[in-house]
Amino acid sequence: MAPLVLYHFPVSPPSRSVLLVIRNLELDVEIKVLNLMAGEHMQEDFIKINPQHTVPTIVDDEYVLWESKAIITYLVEQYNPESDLYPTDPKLRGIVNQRLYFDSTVLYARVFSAVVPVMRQAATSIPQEKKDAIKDALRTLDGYLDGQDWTTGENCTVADLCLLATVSTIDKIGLDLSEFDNVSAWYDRCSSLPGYDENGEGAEAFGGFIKSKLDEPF
Ligand SMILES: N[C@@H](CCC(=O)N[C@@H](CS)C(=O)NCC(=O)O)C(=O)O
Repeated sequence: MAPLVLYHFPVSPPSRSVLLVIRNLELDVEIKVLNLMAGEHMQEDFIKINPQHTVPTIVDDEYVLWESKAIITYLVEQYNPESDLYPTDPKLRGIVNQRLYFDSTVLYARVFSAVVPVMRQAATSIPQEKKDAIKDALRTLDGYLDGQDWTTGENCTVADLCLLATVSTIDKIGLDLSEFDNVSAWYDRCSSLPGYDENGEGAEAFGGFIKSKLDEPF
């Protein structure tokens, strides 16, 4: 059987979240880096695989999937369905799914909205309301972590891994996390997870790029 293939761009938070899950499941993977800055995701061969031309994309034998959260839940269900990373209890799973949607539609969405003008439209500052919106989402995340080590309870789940990819990005673009006590403690706790350093390198590259474009620190 062909190995699992991940089309990946290390600076991309959704792409890093999938790699974190792969590392935590200890799966063999062939990583194919597509440099989005150089337009490699628009090559004909990749568009044949994913007409939406986004990373992350996986090819598992002949099965193709994109959208990070869809990939992540597929990988656990396919390779380790009993793993605490995606609990089978419907109520616990519901909470994990809620946190995954929170990442996609609130926290990551707000980061994306803040940095896209810097990446694509040569903006040199991030408007205060966009910074405040990210902080507001971090406050919500801080609340999820009240009285528990992980965002969904006593075990690390795929929600933590997705949120780690986003929070490390926020950290590396220069937002001070220290006012969010629970988030800061959780972020430290995450440093023991497989793939933490690899994720951090991608976040650092992304953060460095954004910081280099800003007139003043975040
Ligand atoms: N919601 C998607 C977002 C994927 C996405 O937009 N990835 C970006 C990189 S962060 C990308 O591949 N952009 C290239 C393009 O849209 O052409 C996910 O979570 O996988």
